[in-house]
Amino acid sequence: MKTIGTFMELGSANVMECLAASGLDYVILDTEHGPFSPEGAADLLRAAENRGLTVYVRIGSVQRPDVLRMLDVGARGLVVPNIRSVQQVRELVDHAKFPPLGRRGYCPTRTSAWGADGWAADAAAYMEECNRRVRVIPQCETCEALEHIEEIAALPGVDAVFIGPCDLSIDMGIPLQFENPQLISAVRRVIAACHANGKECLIFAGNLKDAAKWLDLGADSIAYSLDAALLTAAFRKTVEDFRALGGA
Ligand code: 3PY
Ligand code: MG
Repeated sequence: MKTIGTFMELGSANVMECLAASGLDYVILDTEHGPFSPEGAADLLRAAENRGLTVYVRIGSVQRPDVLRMLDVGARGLVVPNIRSVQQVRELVDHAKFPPLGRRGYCPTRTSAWGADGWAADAAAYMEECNRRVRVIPQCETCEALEHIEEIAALPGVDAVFIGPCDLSIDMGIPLQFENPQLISAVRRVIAACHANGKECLIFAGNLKDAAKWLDLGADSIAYSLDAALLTAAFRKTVEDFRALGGA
């Protein structure tokens, strides 16, 4: 089934509950562009978990502390921007997955109910479960990542790839030209690399027209706009409709 998510920039537990009530498949908490600490993220994760909503976190870098902190507070996956080499993705997997895929640090944290859920009793089962539950999702949004996308998508421990068409088009010198044949062929290439390896390809869309185009090309999931942008657009439309009533 094709899935739909959105980015969270507003960072409120109430907003997280609204997003859960909307029926979205997932939310990506954006710590690349949004001002969220791990403590704040933990509270937002609680709100989402309460209503059965999956949360991925977009982290700022592949550095070990950035990777571990968001996994340890309970992120179900990491979306990682600005990838420029296969080596960076190897490093990411190394920090995010337990052996045999990587060398993630082992500690009772919020993810394992601070050890209450059998964390120490069966370490092998716990690590296997974490490796399966936590999705590692590098972004393809630079020319370097595109150049090596077949190798990146094939890496064990990479669960999916997320195309950032905004940054990718800017890096390709065709800023935000989402109809440009060069961008379309880049998107096709990433989707093909993912599917050749049995992995999902996610992509950002700012509107329904782009979402339909990416789905037609074979994308598996659309990260649709941002909470803040959709809220603003909904109220702007309401205000316009109100003014059109002629009363003001
Ligand atoms: C991009 O389009 O560059 C993204 O990262 C989507 O948020
Ligand atoms: Mg981007």
